[in-house]
Amino acid sequence: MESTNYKSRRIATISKLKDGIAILPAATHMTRSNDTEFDFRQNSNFKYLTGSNEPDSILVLTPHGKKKDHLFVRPKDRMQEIWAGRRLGVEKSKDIFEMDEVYTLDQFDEILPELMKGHSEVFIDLNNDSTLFNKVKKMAMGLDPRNRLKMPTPKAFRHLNAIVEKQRLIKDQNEILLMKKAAAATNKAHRAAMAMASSAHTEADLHNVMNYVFKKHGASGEAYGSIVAGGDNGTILHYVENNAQLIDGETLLIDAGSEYGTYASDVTRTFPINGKFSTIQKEIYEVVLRAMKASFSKASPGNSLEDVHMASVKELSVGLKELGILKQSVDEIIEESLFREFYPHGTSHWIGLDVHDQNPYLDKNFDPIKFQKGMCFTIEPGLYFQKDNVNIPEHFRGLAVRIEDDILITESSHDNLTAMIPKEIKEVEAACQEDYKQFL
Ligand SMILES: [Mn+2]
Repeated sequence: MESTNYKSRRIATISKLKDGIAILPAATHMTRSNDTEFDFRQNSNFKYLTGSNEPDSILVLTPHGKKKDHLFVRPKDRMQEIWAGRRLGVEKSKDIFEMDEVYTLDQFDEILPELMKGHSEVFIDLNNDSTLFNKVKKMAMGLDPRNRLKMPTPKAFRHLNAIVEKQRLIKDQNEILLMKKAAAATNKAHRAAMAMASSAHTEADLHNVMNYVFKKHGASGEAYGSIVAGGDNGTILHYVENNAQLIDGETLLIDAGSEYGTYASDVTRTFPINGKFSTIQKEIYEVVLRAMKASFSKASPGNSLEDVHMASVKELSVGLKELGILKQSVDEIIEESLFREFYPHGTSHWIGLDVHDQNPYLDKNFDPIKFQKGMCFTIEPGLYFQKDNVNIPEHFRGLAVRIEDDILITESSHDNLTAMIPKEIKEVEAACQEDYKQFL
């Protein structure tokens, strides 16, 4: 396996900039409270184009310059490094990241105006980092207010993200390898939770064990705020408390995935806390599993996320009628969106550096993007029956099932990156009987 060629990614970005200069800052440490900080997480686009994990750097790409990629980094500083951690500095950064030029951050104000000359636009993140944006805007506008320079200077600002996010849609071999490693750690963690549920006391017990298992297998932690939801907490789509008592006879819905090398996995499993599905839990589970398999059958080149979604919608609608929850015809359930009461979310999202990877969903004609080899997304159908819904039979109330896997489109079909995590009823029940100590 060759190592990732970040330089060629930057060259690909530069080829899309035409007359624009691109400015992309790294993430910075975020204050949690007073003088404590959240864990550092690199900006995904910055990571994608540089491979660097250092905070506060700035990448500049200049298609019209002799030197095309430039990186501004924190200077070497002995005291700062003793207190807050090592820095690469200019020399090492130039070497490691294969930049045409590397400067220290304090040179930014002086050098950026020079780099802007000859470029008529600035590509930057227009949503975020307004401090940098405002600074860059001032620099650009102050550069040549009377049009005396005999060359273009930036007069327009465009959204850089749209370019990089399109690049990120197709994953290369190195990215796929990292996503497989994320999936492997996630597999162990879900198995640990299944094995431990009957002897654990609270959702938090399992949440903590999963985070431990993620890290044990090389992941940096969870890729997003895990949902560990017992019983009707599973009907809260973004349940975050994760601290309720586990109750014998209820199911547990766990939506949790590890982040490995800045790449996400995103997996949901629903299983019985005592290790054995009840009849009604099984009936709902089987409908959701059937929907998932129908969606799998659409996961191949030429189809789209819309096809994947409609396959799940159809099976869930058939299931809602079979279960006696909706009385209308399946066509009516779909056309009138009656399923939405029990399936209020979409079936898929792109996944990669971000769990909801920032990739386009529609093409130039506003049609859904057609699958190509290397695209990655989730499939996550579910059914949710609110506890206070008096319009449905009582034995459904408070039940929730979601099942979610991560899919990679291949030459002619797909790979399910998280297929090894139990989801058939028999496999899930068997996994619940395992000894959890093997995962610790
Ligand atoms: Mn998801």
